[in-house]
Amino acid sequence: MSHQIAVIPGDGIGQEVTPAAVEVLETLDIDFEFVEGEAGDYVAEETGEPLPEATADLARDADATLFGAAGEHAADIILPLREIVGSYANVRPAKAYPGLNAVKPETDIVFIRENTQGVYSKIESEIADGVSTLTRVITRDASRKIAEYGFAYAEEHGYENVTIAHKANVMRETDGMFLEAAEDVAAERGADYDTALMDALAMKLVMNPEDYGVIITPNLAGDVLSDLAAGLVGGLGLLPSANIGDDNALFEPVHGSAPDIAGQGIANPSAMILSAAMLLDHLGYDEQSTRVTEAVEAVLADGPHTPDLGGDASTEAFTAAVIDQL
Ligand code: GGG
Repeated sequence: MSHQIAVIPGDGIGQEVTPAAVEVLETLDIDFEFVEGEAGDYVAEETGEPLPEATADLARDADATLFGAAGEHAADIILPLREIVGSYANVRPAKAYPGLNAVKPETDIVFIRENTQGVYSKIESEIADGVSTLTRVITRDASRKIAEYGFAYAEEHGYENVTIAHKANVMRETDGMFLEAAEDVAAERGADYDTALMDALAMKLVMNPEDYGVIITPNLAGDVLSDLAAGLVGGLGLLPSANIGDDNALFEPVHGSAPDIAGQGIANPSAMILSAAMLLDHLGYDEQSTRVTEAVEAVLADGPHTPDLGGDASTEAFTAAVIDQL
């Protein structure tokens, strides 16, 4: 069976780590057709459009999309791409790998982030000189859907602890609804869970990450808390993600375009390659997904390491080591 994969490297180090992931996928015995599309700040400069319609069409028509990174135009690229693939769940595993001197080696958390609403509603405007507002949208349906996904994910992947993150004591209507909907889902499923105020949760994650497994969160909280968890395990170069929709999906590293190191060939491609492993799993290639994940884990354990992990290996050398492991 053949699969068409849209490949959108985007900005900065996206141009370096995305080809690395494609190279890894190409070593597997799977009939992939990769179709590359352009998007990014550089495209906006050239054409005025950060996400050309032709690229949007590629993501719409593909079986899955690999996306690299967005810079200044993140809102004009990532949000529409997530919409195009109908993604309601952003799955962000933050896991400490042996051999990396992680701040918290016991970390194994998966953030299940609501991917369509909250402060990412894009309903934002300057209503008067010096006064801007943003509408935070939460619906019961979307909250139930992310909770269903989160509890099912925990069951399927063997996570015992499920936490619902919220700030319902302040955002009573919006997070009140999010919390109520998620608790309703838990009750219907007969599932155990905890709830946590998202600000206190940030502290608890830093102090005792081992107490957490799956964390179901509203949109922005998931974005922020997963980056925080990246700090516990060795940095943003290690966190992959999947944007899951009912009929389509997009896979991207959690990191952005990293303009400080872009163009130097030293970006850590782990997050992007692990995102490709999530793509494999999503398309039903479980065995190949495990092989790719284990190959990355082996290189993270024994090197070579890129500079973010204290080594001096290039993106290319790290990728070659992963391919050797395969
Ligand atoms: N690879 C993902 C990326 O470019 N992230 C940068 C960013 O601004 N992300 C915001 C988000 O994930 O909502």
